[in-house]
Amino acid sequence: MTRQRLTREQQEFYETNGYLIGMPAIFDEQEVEQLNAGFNKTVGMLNEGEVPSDIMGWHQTSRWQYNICANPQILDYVEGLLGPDFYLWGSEFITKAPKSEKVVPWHQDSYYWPLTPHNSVTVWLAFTDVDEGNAAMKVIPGTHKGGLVQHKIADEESILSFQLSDGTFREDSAVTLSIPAGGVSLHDDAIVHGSPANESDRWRIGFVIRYSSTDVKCDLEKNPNFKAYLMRGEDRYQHNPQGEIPTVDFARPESSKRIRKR
Ligand SMILES: O=C(O)CCC(=O)C(=O)O
Repeated sequence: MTRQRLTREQQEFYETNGYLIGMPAIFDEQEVEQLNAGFNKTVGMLNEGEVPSDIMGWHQTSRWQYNICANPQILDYVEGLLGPDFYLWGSEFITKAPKSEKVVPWHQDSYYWPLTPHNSVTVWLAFTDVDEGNAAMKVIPGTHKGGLVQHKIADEESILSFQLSDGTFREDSAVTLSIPAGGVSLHDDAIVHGSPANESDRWRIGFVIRYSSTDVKCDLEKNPNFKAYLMRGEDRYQHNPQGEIPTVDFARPESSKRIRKR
């Protein structure tokens, strides 16, 4: 595709609502096949007892994943929201097999992250078509402006550790982020979002990438493995340790179990 910048209208929509969809797919059908071949190869590297949603932060060891995170079109979109100076720091697969009962409970990302100030964008890259039928992510527009809300320990079927209590937001205004395979959505770190169980007979595979502007500092006592990879511009703050770009296409960190703090 020809590279595109976000329009002023798209930037304003994001600012008001805390998310953005509707951009043309970044990867075409053949590229999506290659993405899924890479995903399958990565899943083949999981240890016994690990599941695809344990693939977190492997952009630090896998050049294949790092290159996806550094895709120029993805970075153009992020630049349109965070400005010229920003870094990559997180990635994970959030997958749901057909008929999976796993849910991502309603939550705010920044409740989890020891990052200050709150100035981060998540790119949700669809490896499969995702829609209402196969548990696409939902957001509550505008909730990124309401500040952080207290979370409670999550229910057993949850992929995450914490969730919002009922009554802290209006679920009836939720918007489903349908995305074609190879496309992305963008969301703010404070927006309320989540996704239901996958009742369909289709896989639902998302690769989630986190970026922050260079003024954002991580509390390393809370996240000692945090590494910043400058993606655009310059890092005048030097707040965070810099990561080394991986050289091997498919390699994994020693341990990778998603920790559910209970
Ligand atoms: O994939 C999902 O359902 C949720 C993703 C999510 O929570 C996130 O990207 O922050």
